[in-house]
Amino acid sequence: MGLLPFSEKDSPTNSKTALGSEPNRDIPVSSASDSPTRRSGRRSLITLAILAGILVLAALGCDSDGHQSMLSSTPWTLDGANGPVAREQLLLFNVLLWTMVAVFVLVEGALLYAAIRYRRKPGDPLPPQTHGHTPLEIAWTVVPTILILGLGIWSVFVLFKLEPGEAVAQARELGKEPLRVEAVGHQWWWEFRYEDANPDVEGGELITTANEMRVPVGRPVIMTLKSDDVIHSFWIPKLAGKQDVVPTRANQMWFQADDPGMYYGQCAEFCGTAHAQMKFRVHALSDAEYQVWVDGWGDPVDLSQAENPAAAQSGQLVFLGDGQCVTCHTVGSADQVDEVGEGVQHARMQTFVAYTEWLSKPAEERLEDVRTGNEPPTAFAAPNLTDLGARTTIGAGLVDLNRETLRQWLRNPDDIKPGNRMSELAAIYQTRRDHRADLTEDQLSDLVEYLMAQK
Ligand code: HEC
Ligand SMILES: [Cu+2]
Repeated sequence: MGLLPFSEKDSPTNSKTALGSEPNRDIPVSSASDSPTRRSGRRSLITLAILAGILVLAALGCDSDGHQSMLSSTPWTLDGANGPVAREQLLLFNVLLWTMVAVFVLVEGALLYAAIRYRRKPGDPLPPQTHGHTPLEIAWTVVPTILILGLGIWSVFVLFKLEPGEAVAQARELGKEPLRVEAVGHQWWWEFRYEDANPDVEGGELITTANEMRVPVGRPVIMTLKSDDVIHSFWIPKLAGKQDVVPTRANQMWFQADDPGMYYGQCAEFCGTAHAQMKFRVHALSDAEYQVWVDGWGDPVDLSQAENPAAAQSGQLVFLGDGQCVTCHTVGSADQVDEVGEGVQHARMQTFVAYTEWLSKPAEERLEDVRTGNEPPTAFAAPNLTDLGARTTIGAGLVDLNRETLRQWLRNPDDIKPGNRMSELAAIYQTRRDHRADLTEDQLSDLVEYLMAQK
């Protein structure tokens, strides 16, 4: 007794507000069925049940088998990860998680056990007071220190392995060069640039495509991440953790797919209206298949060999003429980059910025600009459509690509992807009240044939 500073006896506020005062006040004397305690007990049971229900519902929403999850179906294995980067990250995640779960269960368990087993009952005398317990205090200082230092140092080592230098080292060990791809985030789609799509051969080939990137299996891929507008985040859950895509910066990361197949990607940073619909796909191909794609990319398409040659040929005219598609989209070649590393898409983005500024001018001034032919040009960053026919999706990974969905997209992109920049900015969607394309159904069919032939 009297060892703790606030023992009952020494407490300066004894018998008024201190811990031990009026110990029996809240303890009910009678246990009649409607006592306040019973009622509040029932209420907290209901609250608990509701909370448990919410937890169960939330847990049902998690699908560890899902293609947008980095977790495995069995919590402690690494099946959810493909390639060295994802495996390294998932292993670290698993060990951190389960260590923390163990610590939580032990500490909270001990706390609950002590609180329940040794709780004060009415009429109990004050228990013996102790001060300090050296072995215990050493234990609960040393154990967490070892845990935190161990996990912390390991995390730092994993971080080093995520550096692109490690990708170069691992590729060279296999007698290869890593593949380097630049991803540019745009509101709300992804541009992929391969400055050198054939890294083992001299004199690289430039490929620019959108929303679907193709990579060879078993080869490290170093990504350089850029943005022309706002912050995006590049994430392929099964292949590597997230990395921010920040305007004016060039962040780097790498991944490697060990198994051929399709991997889902997603922008993981809120970046505006259609943020949740800014998906992409990674096709991991065998070396031979990848080579076929690279070699064939951008080869002139012979429209007389298309499934419907006449329609495809008129479609090309709509693309270049009435549709004004060519002001924003490139077909048949890569989007070039100048010496300072700023390319066609960047130039188009600058146009967009200038145009947005122009829109903020008073209406009379804009009218005057239009009258005198001084309105700014209206070409904006847009997906390269050179290999569209070989892709599997449109709308940045949103819907499967087929003649039906493509026609729907061209008739009114908003039907598929509300808020997209194509219907917001392309002239053909600005003239009708219902925001549909100012093109005939035949023109739309022709466009579909022309675009499906691009592969
Ligand atoms: C003002 C610029 C602009 C014009 C003009 C324009 N587009 Fe687009 N287009 C875009 C943008 C931006 C996107 C990306 C939209 C998104 O996914 O958010 C896009 C997306 C597309 C896509 C889907 C590509 C993919 O990989 O998801 C197709 C196909 C397409 N446009 C075809 C056309 C055709 C055909 C025309 C002419 C009738 C046209 N576009 C006119 C800007 C434009
Ligand atoms: Cu984004």
